[in-house]
Amino acid sequence: MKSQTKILVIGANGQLGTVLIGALQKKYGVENVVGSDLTRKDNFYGIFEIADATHQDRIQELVSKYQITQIYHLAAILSARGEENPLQTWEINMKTLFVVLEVSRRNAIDKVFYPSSIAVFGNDAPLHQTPNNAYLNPATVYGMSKAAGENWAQYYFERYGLDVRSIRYPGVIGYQSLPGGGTTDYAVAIYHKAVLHEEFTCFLEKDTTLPMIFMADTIRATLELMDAPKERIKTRTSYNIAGVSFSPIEVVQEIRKLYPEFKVNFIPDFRQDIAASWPKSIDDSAAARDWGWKPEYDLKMITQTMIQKLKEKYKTGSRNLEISPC
Ligand code: AKB
Repeated sequence: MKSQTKILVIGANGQLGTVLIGALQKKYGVENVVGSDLTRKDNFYGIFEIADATHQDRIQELVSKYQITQIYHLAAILSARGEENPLQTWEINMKTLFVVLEVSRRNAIDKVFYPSSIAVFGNDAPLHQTPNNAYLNPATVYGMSKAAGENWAQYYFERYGLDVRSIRYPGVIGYQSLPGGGTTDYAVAIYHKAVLHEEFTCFLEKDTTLPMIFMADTIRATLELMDAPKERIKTRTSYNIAGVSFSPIEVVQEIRKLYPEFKVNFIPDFRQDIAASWPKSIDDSAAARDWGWKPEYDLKMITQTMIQKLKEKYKTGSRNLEISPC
């Protein structure tokens, strides 16, 4: 009988993994959290294992070695980068999920976290206050893989009793880490450019409203979902969660309150079509009802926090924050 919670985080180097690892270490102890990814970052603090999550034997090895009881499977190729090589995106996103589900089932893992995304919604879902059970016809391979993954999560729960829990994340905004390959990435990059007094070129149209969420809310949502009593989790595909909805021009206006000279160009590229297929706002009443979800950060709070924290970061010389174009 396993009593101590031991967590494996797959995709520890990513935008969310980088921050979630710290929160999990704080909650469960550094010695009870194992980070894993394809490479090890120099500044990683804690237990780390290099692992390719498409290899079931390797994930099994880690689960046995550390007597893992919970898995957070964060590794995935996101919406924009995923379109560069659709078949490879499908292969990686689905293969890693199957590895996690199978290893979890075979090892009687207590709980699995599987992030989904607003990318599961396509043109046939209502654009405003998109409900949890809206029709799913995603426009990207990433969205297709997440929609399929949600159904697999539900299947493993119903067929094998595996306690898989999932959230459909909006675009995540945080100062601690950088996203890579997403359509919502502009909403992080824009703050870096403002603080560096550089001009920003936005790859979306100025009035493209999308659902977003601040990192602190994202981490809290994830931990609250994972802490909720099992009987409260009524949705076994994935839960909508809302943070705040805004367009690029609204962020610019908020930033200009602090940096009036901030210059922005709008040169939409292929990501505009992806964004146009996504909801503008999200109905998260199921998450609110089942496990008490409530966001805290609005655009003003996000902007003030991002700017203050990034100023501190750049002052202490962290100029190695590479903002990837896609
Ligand atoms: C992306 O833009 O692909 C992600 C997401 C919304 O899932 N940030």
